[in-house]
Amino acid sequence: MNMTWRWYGEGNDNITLDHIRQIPGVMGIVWSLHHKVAGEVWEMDEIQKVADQITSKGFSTAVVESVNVHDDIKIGLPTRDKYIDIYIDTIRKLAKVGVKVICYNFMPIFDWTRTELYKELPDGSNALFYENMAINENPRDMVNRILEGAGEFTMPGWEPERLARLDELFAAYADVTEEKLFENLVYFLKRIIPVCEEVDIKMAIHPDDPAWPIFGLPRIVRSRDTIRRLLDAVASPYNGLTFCTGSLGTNPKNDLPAMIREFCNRIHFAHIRNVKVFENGDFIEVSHRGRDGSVDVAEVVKAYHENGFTGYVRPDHGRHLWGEEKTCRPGYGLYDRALGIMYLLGVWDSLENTTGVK
Ligand code: DNO
Repeated sequence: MNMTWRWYGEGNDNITLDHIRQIPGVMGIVWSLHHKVAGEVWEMDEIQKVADQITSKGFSTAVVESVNVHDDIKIGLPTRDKYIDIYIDTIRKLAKVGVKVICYNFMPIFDWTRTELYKELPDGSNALFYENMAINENPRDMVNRILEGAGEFTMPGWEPERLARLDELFAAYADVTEEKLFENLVYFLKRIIPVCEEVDIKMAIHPDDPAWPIFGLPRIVRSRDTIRRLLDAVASPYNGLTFCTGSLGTNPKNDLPAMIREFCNRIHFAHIRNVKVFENGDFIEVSHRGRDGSVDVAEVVKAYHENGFTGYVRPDHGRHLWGEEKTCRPGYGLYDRALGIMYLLGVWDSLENTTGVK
């Protein structure tokens, strides 16, 4: 387990690299150029600057989350090749600063979706919440609610400039069925994977969050079968996964430990967190501890351990604790993610000790 922490960059995160150094076990920073919109060129000096900040504090720069994919690639427009060329240029540049894994997603229009950012939990903390009924409303209302809730923080995948064109975007996706979206993903992968093989960067697609289609938009990375199909379509190990237990865990039919055992050699990045799924399908994010939610996190860690997982891991979203909501990025506070790391490392260490397998 190579423990990492997602950091949004200097001046763009209330948490500093010096805070992160004090969390036991963190070896690498998961980073990005967060001011870039999908399809924009990443300049070498901008990349180098962030990489230098990270390495100067003794962290590795090996994981970038995300290099976002332009909608024209997902829709399959003729302009996609131009955007794929830019993506390839970014891959080549990132290789020069030691990047080994790029996390990305292929969700139309929205990245992860929630209907409330600060839903109170029984213990008085609050967390990201998803209510099915609220998704029947106009997407514009939901977007406004989320952007207002995020306050001064920009949210990756929720760029106000892009979402201002929401009607236009929905119209552009009108003919994009699941099948078409899948073909467009395979087209993209067939172009980029040879470059990834050459420069030794593994692509790690993030599953759809939540793990089902929303607002009538197709979503294609959400279950064992859809993942198997994607990995088979481009069989290179460089076409891999970010295995996110919080996203896939929104659907109780997904047997997460079994999926980890099946896909382990294609999982390059593990996002580990817990969600509590209610009977009506709504869900809320909870602490990393298995018994607090619907994801058996200890079993998840065990499945990685059994398979000799050496990839990158990060604690994923946490609750907002001790009054930190609105001072931190939604879902990305300091305290609950740090507690989450201690839980994950605690389970891992005890597995190493009891099995003798390091
Ligand atoms: C949520 C994150 C996602 C993830 C993207 C990957 O907090 O896990 O936003 O970064 O889907 O491109």
